[in-house]
Amino acid sequence: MSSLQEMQQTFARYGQEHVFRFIGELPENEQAELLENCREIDLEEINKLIQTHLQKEEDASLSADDLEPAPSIRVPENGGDEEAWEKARADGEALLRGGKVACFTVAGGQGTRLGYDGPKGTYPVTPVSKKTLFQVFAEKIQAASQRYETRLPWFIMTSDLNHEETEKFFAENHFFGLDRNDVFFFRQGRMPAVDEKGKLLLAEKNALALSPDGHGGSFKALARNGALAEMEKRGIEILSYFQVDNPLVAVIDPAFIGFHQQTGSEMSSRMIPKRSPEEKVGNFCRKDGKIQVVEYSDMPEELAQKTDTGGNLVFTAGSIAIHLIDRDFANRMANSGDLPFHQAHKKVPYVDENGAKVEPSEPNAFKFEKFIFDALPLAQNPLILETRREEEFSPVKNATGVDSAESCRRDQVAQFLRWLSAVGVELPAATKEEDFSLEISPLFATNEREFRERWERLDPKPKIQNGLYIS
Ligand code: UD2
Repeated sequence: MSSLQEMQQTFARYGQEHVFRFIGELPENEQAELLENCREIDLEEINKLIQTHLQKEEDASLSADDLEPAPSIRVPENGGDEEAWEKARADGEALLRGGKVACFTVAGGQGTRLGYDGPKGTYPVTPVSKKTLFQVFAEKIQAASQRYETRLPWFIMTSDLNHEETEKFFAENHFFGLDRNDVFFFRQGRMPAVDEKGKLLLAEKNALALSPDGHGGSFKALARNGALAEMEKRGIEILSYFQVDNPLVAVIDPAFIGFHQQTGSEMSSRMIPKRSPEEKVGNFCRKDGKIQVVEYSDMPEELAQKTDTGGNLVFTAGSIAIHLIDRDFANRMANSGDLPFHQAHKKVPYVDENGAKVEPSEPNAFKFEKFIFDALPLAQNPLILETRREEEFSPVKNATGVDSAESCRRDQVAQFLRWLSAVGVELPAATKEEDFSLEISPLFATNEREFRERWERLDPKPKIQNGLYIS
């Protein structure tokens, strides 16, 4: 373990000795804290990032000529083969019954756009009972384990920003009825922020400015924290990956799992046709024969807008951050596959050379994050499977407007109204999701198919009225 002096020398070699500027005025315990922070970071890696990212204007590798749209399997409503979907569903169900699948949620982000103080999973989202995101996922997991008579372990990646609070929230809520031995929390890694000259920033005199290293850091975090070993012990082969912000997600989808297995895919993804060229979702593309996601912010404008002779968008396949990942592939990625870093220009509070705290009003620093979908080009036979937006995607990202709590509430009510219509229930005249509230608990049904089964057996049936909660 390096002493303070050795650490100072190492940092000096990389031109980062200023982080020890205040060491002389720190009590011993704070010196130790700074040293601990310094041990966490890989100076060689940071140095490379500074060389390659900060000194280069923009990503020259993304030339419009190289990219073509990625192929995908369509839903039956869009021309997909109904029989193939049924076969995939049966295969997926068999894997689920055999206990081969676990859920994996990435919940380490900051949720800055929502302006909500607390782990995003603790945000209330459902229309009537105001369940939180975590409760919705927990109940969907519980419903699936009952349906497939299996244990469905749930791995939740947190970050230093919300780890304790997340664990406390689950404990206070008795794990929402799940067996606490089947829920695992682990922290993702951190990366330091650098200023525009590539100098590491201090958040405090005794602390580097560190932030979560992106969901792409999850492969290494899964390995480092023993999650992959736990999965192996339990015979888990596939991880069902989803983000913390989307209560519509099918946390487990047998058809998706079946297709994934049939095609020998190591990493599969759900896609929806984009609403518009500007929609803030990644784009499934193919380059040199390899599938990749080009994030909305990196997509060349001319490609995003490109249409075919019929006026349809060419790059229409949007990534909604739902994946299946083979445990073996996650292991390989953790040990060898180094995903690239993406840089983001952000406002990062820091301590200046005089020891004063500065709250910047403009972006002043670069943060570095890895993205999980950058593993796709490294996977064997990656599969892209369409899903229906209205059934599976309505994230809560913003305080108002698009992808907000209100748009998500409306989408949930619209979904429940659709399920009711599908079983022939007559809805009150002029029922619209805008001015009507209704909720169906995941413990009753998590999709239209399940709803139909349960509804047929339900006796007496409830009267459909505003504020109805079916559980
Ligand atoms: C993400 C996708 C975008 C699209 C969209 C769908 C990225 C870069 N883009 O956009 O293509 O699929 O979702 O909703 O992912 N997280 C961590 N640790 C981190 C950073 C994020 O766990 O260090 C989690 C975060 O808690 C959340 C998820 O990753 O569950 C997505 O993060 P985001 O909100 O930053 O992603 P967004 O909306 O820009």
